Amino acid sequence: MSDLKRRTFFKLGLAGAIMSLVKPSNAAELLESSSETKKRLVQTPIVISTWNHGLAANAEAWKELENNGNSLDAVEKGVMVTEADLTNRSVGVGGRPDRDGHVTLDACIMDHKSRCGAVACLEGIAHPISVAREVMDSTQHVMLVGEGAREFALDYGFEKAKMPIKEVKKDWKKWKKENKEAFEKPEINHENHDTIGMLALDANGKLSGACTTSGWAYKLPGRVGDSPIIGAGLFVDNEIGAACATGMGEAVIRIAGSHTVVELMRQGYTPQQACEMAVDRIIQKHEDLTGLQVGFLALDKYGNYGAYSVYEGFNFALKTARKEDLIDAGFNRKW
Ligand code: SD4
Repeated sequence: MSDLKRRTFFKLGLAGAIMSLVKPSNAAELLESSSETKKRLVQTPIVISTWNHGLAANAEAWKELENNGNSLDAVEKGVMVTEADLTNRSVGVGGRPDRDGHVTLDACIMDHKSRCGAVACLEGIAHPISVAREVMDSTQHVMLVGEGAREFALDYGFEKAKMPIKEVKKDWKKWKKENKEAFEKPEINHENHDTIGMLALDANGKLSGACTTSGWAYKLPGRVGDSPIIGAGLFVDNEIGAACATGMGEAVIRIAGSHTVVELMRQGYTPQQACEMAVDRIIQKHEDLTGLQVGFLALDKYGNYGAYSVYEGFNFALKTARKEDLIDAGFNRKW
């Protein structure tokens, strides 16, 4: 038996043992490893999203999902809450700027028909996720960047926003003064972890996902992370499932992270196993893991979910008809 198969075998064995101890209400979620259960819907609708701010975002998404709304509207409206949150330093209007003081936003969205839209390096627009959706709905393209994305947003009448906001500008000026070396070569840091990725499955079995960020604080001008890249920061295949990523985008892009997670689910791995294997792959591909935090979130088409990160500390928000929760993801190592 290969190492991987042995591990999977032990996990399934353990899940079986736990199953006999749990109440039936918890059973559906724990049974996710069994291929028997995979054949039926475990729970719909369901929405999951990265980090603490996912709770408020999920609550907004839920307003769509509970009224038989579609998952695409749910994820767009959900992450818009985070984009508008002025206290969030990694998403939307309250985001931190690049090295030169420009806030450049990245976002993408994808639906159950594999339609997708994205914007990168977008400046001065409050809701990049809605611009990404407009690219998807109204053009033949998938991604618009920089000035072209901004002109497109203005043409379509999207709300402008002044960025960086006052507090953020003050922080940036202080950083610039104190970090002469980093000014040449910006470093990712622990505060850089608030991107929102959201995955939703609606009552009609349709999956969608959204991802939006201001990216790596004090990044080099022009830098684009994983978040707006379909297959890296987000991927949805309604036949299988959906995944999104948070953390150091360069590492996620190197393994086409979210696509990898979905393809692993296609091979039969559970969402949890798929996230763990994608994190493993990132670890294998990087000799120096210092500060390299990446977290994956996955949802399959039956409503089973999973999450895993390189370092301790990644959490995600979950909302179903029965549950509203903030859950600590598994991790490979401590900081
Ligand atoms: C990026 N992945 O731009 C984003 C940053 C992030 O949680 O996710 N932070 O690389």
